[in-house]
Parts: sequence; structure tokens; C-alpha cells
Amino acid sequence: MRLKLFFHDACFDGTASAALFSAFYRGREPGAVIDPIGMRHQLGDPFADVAVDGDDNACVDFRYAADPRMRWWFDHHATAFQPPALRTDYESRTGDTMAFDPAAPSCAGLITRTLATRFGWRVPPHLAELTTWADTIDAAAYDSASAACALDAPAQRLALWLGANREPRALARYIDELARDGLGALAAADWIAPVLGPALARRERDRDTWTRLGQTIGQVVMFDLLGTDLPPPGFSAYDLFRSCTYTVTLGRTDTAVKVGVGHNPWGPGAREGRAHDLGALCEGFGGGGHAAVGGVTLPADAVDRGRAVAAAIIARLSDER
Ligand SMILES: [Mn+2]
Repeated sequence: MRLKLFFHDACFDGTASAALFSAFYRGREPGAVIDPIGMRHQLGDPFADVAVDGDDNACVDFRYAADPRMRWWFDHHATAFQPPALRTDYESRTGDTMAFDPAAPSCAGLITRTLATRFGWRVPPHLAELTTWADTIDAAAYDSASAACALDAPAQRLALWLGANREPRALARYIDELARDGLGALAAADWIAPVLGPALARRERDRDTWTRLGQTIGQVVMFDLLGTDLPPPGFSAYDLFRSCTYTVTLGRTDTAVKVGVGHNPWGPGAREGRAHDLGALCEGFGGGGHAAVGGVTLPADAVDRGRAVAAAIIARLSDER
């Protein structure tokens, strides 16, 4: 008996969902061989080249696949149905083995609650905190920027490991050991250290560099990462520059120059709401996003254009309030 378990690749909630579902499934089918398969979002159908051919098949924290062999499906992404017509297929099939709730903070939480209600599944004690951490991490539900950036808890160290790991096969082991042993034991496992140790050291170095590079312009902090190999600072920007309201990041990947814009959820005036819709602001420059985070993607050689877009966005954000 072989279960193919599709999950949102390299994501804390995706792997937590896969571990929780594995624990549930082993309780029903003690001899089952579970084969986790990481899925990534892409243009077009991500399942186009994927064989849904286990004896049983499940998908967690990832888009709906209109395939009758996919018996189990749990997701909480508002974008789960692509194209939206797939929703009709889902609604025609809905039974005990599928659940969709875009209001759920994490898919791990949705799975835990759904399996408890429908199958009477009790989360084993060593996995109790996994759901809570998935809710916190996936919804970024932290009390402060420093709490969001802390790396003390096993869950936060494993989230860093997931971002640094480059070995797809290691994820299957990660999910298997997480399901069997829980967060604390996995974070302390010998085989996690060779990726986690350097990732922790790198984060320390990157924080020093972000601190040095950040330029305060009114209520904006600008990070020009062109010419560096640094990733965007993410929440670290709000931990390192706590009084900023917005961040603008200019960086590049192999294929693009990117301008990112973010609103500090813990910054001054955060409780009164945002003055700007950042997705709409970025749309004016050919990009997009949500109210609190937006971006503009340009061709890889468009460095001057990227600088001009960043400057124009900063001008719009820095002169108000
Ligand atoms: Mn998720």
C-alpha cells in the first residue's frame, strides 16, 4: 500500500500539513509506504507532468487537481482553484476526504480540525504544537517584529532550514521524522545541523549587511541589494528598522530585476491601517500585489528602470503622513 502525498514544497505549513496527514494515515493504514512529493507553483498546470498514481493519493496546502485519483485534498489558499472553473469539479466531489477553507490561518490547522471532526483523530502529543506553530508562521501572527525574526524555537529553526535546504530528497526524510518524532527532536537531529548551522550564521551576517545598507527616507527604508548576493530582508527589515512604516527593496535574480514594497505590520500607525494600497501602487508601474505587500518585476537588464521605479515609489510613500 503506497500513498503519494503531494505537499507545498519547502514551506513550513506545507511540510507540517504533510507530517500531520502522515501521522493520521499511518493510524488507518499501519503498513502504508508514504511517498511525499513537493509541489511548486508555476505558470500553467503544476500537475501536468506529475503522476497521480499511488494506491492512494493526497494533496495538502497546494492547489486543487481535478483528478479523480486524488482522493484526499486540503487547502486554505484563496487561489486554490486555477482556473476558477475547477471549483465546480471540487463541489461535485466534496466528501469526507476533502476540505477547503480560505479563512484558515494554516492548512495544518484545517487538517487537524477536519480529521478530528470527521474521523475522530486525536493529534498525538508530540505533534500538538506543530499546528499552533503552522498557524503562527503561515499567517505571520507575531506580536512583534523581533518575535517574527527570532530563531530560538525549533519551529523557527526548521523554517529557516526549509528555506536553505537544496536537497529535495531531504524533505521526505524531514516529513517522516517530523511525523514520528515532533519538532524538538527533528530540530536537534544530527543531519539537520549541516544546513541549519550555516543558515544561522548567514542570517547573522545578512542582518549586519541589511542594517548597513538600509537608507531611511521619511517613513520609508530603502534597501538597494543590486551588487550584493543578499536576499530581500523580509520581516528582518521591521526588526532592524522598527520605526519605519514602509520598506522598498531593489534587487535582482538570475532572470529579473525586482522592486519589492512592504508595509510594517508592527510599525507606527499600523493599528490605524495603511495609507497606501501597495498592490495598487505597484500596478501603476506594471506590477501588482496585495494591500500590505507589492512588487514590480522587470527584465534582468533593466537596472536603470528598476532604480527609477524604486525612486518613484519612495517619493509616493515618503511624503505623506
Ligand atoms: Mn499554507
